[in-house]
Amino acid sequence: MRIELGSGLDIIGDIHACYEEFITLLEKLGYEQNEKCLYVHPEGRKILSLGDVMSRGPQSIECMLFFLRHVEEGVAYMIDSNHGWKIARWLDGRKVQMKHGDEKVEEEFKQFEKKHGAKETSVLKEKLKNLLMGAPSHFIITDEGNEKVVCTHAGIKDDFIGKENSRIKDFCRYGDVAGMDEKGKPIRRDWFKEHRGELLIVWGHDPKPEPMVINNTINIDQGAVFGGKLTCYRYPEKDFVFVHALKNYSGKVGADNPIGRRD
Ligand SMILES: [Mn+2]
Repeated sequence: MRIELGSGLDIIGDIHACYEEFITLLEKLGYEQNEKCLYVHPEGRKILSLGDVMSRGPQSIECMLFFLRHVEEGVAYMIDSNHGWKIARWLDGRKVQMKHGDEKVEEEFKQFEKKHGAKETSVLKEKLKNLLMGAPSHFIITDEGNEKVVCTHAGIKDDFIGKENSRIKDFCRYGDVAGMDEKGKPIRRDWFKEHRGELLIVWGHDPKPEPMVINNTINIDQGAVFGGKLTCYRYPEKDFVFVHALKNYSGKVGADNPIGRRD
């Protein structure tokens, strides 16, 4: 789970199947398609996704395929996440409830199978399952061996950094959840208030209209699928690059929309 910084990292917030916006963001960051149709950076920078690349939005398979190919080639990294874990288990044939936008992934696979047949579909499902199941709960970015940044999906406790077990995996996927409210929404505790020290934690999962910087932690989920922005945090430059969503794909408006979109 350690990555040496090298020429720089482009850390990407929750894509949620917004493939067009994601490609636009990569182009804005200077990535170019090579002869193998991979998006590579002329300076050797790499892509790191904070997870939830699929579900809710229109192009889950394209987004997962992107990370399958780019992770295999060693030019991108992807972290485990709540939707990622759900889809991994579904791809593994386990019984899971496909809701909160996961049903769109199931629908995409139905269409994929109509077009490409059962065999190609099951081969792809197996590959994507392995990609998702193999994704670590967090990455530690080192610069010449010195720990600088921790990247995780929904949160992490300082004690968990550099370790991996089922409790830590769950915490990184869902954050510090203290049960559900009467509407079935998770009650989230602010784990980031407890963070101490110089290590920077970059996370997503909980959409905020703008990057939220607290206690050496940065939330970079700006709710692209809810009609917000897809965010990249560039390291070591420590700046932000945004692409506005083409639309609100989520079907959620007003009080149900986490970034307050009314249309
Ligand atoms: Mn999430």
